[in-house]
Amino acid sequence: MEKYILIIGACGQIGTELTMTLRKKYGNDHVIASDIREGNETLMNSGPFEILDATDSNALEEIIAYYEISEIYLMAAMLSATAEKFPMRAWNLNMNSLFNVLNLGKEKKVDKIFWPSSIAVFGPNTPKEATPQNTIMEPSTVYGISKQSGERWCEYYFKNFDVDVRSIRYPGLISWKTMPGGGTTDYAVEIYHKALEEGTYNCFLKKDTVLPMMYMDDAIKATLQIMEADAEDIKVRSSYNLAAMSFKPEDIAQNIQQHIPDFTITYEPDFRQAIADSWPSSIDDSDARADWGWKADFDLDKTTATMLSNLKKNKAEAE
Ligand code: VAH
Repeated sequence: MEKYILIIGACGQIGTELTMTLRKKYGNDHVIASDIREGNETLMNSGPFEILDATDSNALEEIIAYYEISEIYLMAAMLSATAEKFPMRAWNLNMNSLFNVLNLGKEKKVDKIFWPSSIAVFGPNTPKEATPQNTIMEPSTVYGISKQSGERWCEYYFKNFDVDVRSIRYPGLISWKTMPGGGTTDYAVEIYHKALEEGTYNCFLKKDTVLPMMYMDDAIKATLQIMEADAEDIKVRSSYNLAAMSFKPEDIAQNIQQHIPDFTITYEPDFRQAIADSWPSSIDDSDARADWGWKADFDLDKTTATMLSNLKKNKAEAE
């Protein structure tokens, strides 16, 4: 049977690149993009798009039936910084969208589901270095609590209703094609834009705040890899730890200065510092490596070179 995929939250930081990658792999008309609002021109011109509120189960069921969807990637969520400002809206979006999708799996209306978790599931009492797959998880943010709860529900639906839902705990993600939306790790994207636009960046985290990070190409690769793995190889049905690199703002600033020597950075921590302080510095992703062959490609040097070269090219084309 032909595979038709629905991406919910297709216009977000991950969703945008995931949609284009899946369309390239499976064909534009086999990948239906959906979001609460329209996305960029490239995405909108590359295949079918539907306006969809991920918490509206009736609207979701209509789309599933109309396009004969067999797989769902649920990428819609309110991220850590914004969720602290709107806790109940964040809980409603992050949880009810997941229940809508998991119930479609329980009713056997879709065969396979991807749902993103995050290193935000870990909290202040979690071991900070090489955080294990299974460890203390006491998230202190609304976003982290919703992701920890979501992981529990994913495992529950797998064990009790045989729903093939797969999940990855993404670190902070860095990409040049779309701006991030309301996260604590957003500084690692903003800094490249500001370095080129203004030659300086005022960072909202302290210079020694080490966080796990990943270039978007690696995150997309991992997402396709876990979804294409044989079901029996997916031994973790809550969510897999995933890692690529860890760095602090000072590291990324020094890396940029290798390309833009006059670049300067200042530090003005805000409310997001407390969020970052509750998260691990590095992640042990040995289960993902062992179960479905995960391995990252991008380190900080390669990330900086890729970000700056593409942003420069983008700026030149826009002028
Ligand atoms: C955030 N980018 O900052 C997200 C991510 C690990 C952080 O989940 O909220």
